[in-house]
Amino acid sequence: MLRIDRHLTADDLAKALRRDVWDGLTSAPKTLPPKWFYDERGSALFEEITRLREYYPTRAERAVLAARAAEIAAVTGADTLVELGSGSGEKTRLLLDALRGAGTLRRFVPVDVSGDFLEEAAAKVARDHPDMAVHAVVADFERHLHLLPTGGRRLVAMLGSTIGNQTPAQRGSFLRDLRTALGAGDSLLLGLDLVKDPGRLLAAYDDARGVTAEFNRNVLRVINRELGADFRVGAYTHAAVWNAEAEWIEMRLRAVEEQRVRIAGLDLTVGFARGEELRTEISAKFRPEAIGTELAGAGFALVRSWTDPAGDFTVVVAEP
Ligand code: AVJ
Repeated sequence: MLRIDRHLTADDLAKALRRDVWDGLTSAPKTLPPKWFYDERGSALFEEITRLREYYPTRAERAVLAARAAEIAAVTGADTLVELGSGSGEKTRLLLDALRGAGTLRRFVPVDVSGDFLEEAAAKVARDHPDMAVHAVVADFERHLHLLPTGGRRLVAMLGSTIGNQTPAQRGSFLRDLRTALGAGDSLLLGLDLVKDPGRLLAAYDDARGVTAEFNRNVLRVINRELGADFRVGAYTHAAVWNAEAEWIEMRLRAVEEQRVRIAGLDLTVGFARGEELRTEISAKFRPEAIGTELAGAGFALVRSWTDPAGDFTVVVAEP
């Protein structure tokens, strides 16, 4: 059984890209939100990142879920899995299998901004689980949480440390919005990357083969294609920086020489000084002892948490 709700059209996305690029490239320092990395090529590059020797988060989270999915099913008693930013099929399958094993699973709700990608993934899950309802939702989970399907006991999962792309203030308002959208019987599952040796963090975001660098530069390709811009993609080098105060990794693109960029679709020309940096992503890292407090500030109670043996990554269940 497959149903798709569309709360975002291709036109909405095009407008959001225009606004983000205008705002980000006319501000100082220049920034772009990370959500625009993920066209087909960017998504494939991210998949490649998850298999890199240096990029531990995916493997660490998968190990925790493989070991603990049955406990997650038991403590939540969920009949609906809502996945925000429907990601890798593999982690989804671990959770669905555990909920089916517990005998509670009835419905899967993948949520993503990209309709094409979502439709394909949802159809595949529906084929593999003929007895489960698949209710896909094309939406921006930073704006459309009130539109999530209701009913039953919902487990809302945001895996892969995706929430780390937001600043603490953005996380606070996101979590409060989510708290408002949930009720008794619902629960939240978060995967969070932990603070660790900066050397390992930097390697994870600046791999030897340069896959992350290509992923980073891909945002310029997206803007060239979608907004008729003329970024010389090869004129920007990748940089990963550990911000020790904020405890997040920043990814930046640095202009190797002075650049003048025409963005025809916005009727905008922007200049880059030699060495000027454009921030394309933050990836916040968490401290185990602070997670409960942050969740409590948004109205959630921490129920359980599990960490991989190396202490690199944690998965937590919280309740409204
Ligand atoms: C998908 C946002 C969790 O921050 O680690 C990987 C994206 N950026 N390498 C992360 C990413 C560079 C990833 N998230």
